[in-house]
Amino acid sequence: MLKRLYVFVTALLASAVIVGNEAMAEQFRSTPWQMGFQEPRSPSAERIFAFHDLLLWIEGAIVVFVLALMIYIIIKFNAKSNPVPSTTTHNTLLEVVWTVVPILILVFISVPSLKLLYFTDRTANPELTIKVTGNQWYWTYEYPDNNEIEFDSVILSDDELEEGQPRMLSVDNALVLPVNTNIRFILGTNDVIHNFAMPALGLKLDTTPGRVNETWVSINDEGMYYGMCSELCGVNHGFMPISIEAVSKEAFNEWLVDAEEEFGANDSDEDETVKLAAAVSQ
Ligand SMILES: [Cu+2]
Repeated sequence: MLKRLYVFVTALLASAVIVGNEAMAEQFRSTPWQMGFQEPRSPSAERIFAFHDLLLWIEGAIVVFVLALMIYIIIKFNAKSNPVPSTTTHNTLLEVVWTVVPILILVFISVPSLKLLYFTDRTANPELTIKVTGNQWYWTYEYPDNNEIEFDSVILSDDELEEGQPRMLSVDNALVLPVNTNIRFILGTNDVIHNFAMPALGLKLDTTPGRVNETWVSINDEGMYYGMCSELCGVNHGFMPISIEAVSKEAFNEWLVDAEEEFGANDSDEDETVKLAAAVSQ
């Protein structure tokens, strides 16, 4: 009996692995009961998460220090153990110390903080430019340097989901990007403030009406990345997820050929439209 169960479970696991390998790429998203961040998958994310860990150590040390001081005071200076309180109100040295030490801590933090801010701000050598536009309530992606590819990315309803696609995170057209490439993002919006956020890549930037924001990413690993709009943008705010499919450079170039056909600007079509419009107006 036990042996049969073992064979069954092994077969089940093996089939799951095979299906997993064939049917879908690795998925990068938050998981139930996850503690902490997702694994960082871009140079920016690696640095952001490392900086977060450094801050956590500094904060932890401050919390422990203040807590220890308070416990000491409670024990040493309560009414029972210290019936006659001191009437001291000022101590110049102490006041200078508790002003200067926090300033020094902030100055110490500001150095890696500013370095990180400039690192994530923009890339000097973009190899690919992507224009992201937020809409109520979906995303539009454009590849301005690749025959002006442009398509909308809309959430899949529950009955449209294929096996393995996470609910509420999957879209009809994912943003396809090559790995290990410096990709410049230009972010804008057609209506209200949205936020383009992809946790595993350390991306999170508002799309603001009337202005253009810029950031960049280089993706370390191939796979499907899942994020979502992270700015309250209206009634369907929770239904505009972001899917990025990161593929090898070769696969990306292959995809570009098809995508330029399907989503690219078609000059001959435009000419037809212009001619037609001219004919109609006559
Ligand atoms: Cu939004």
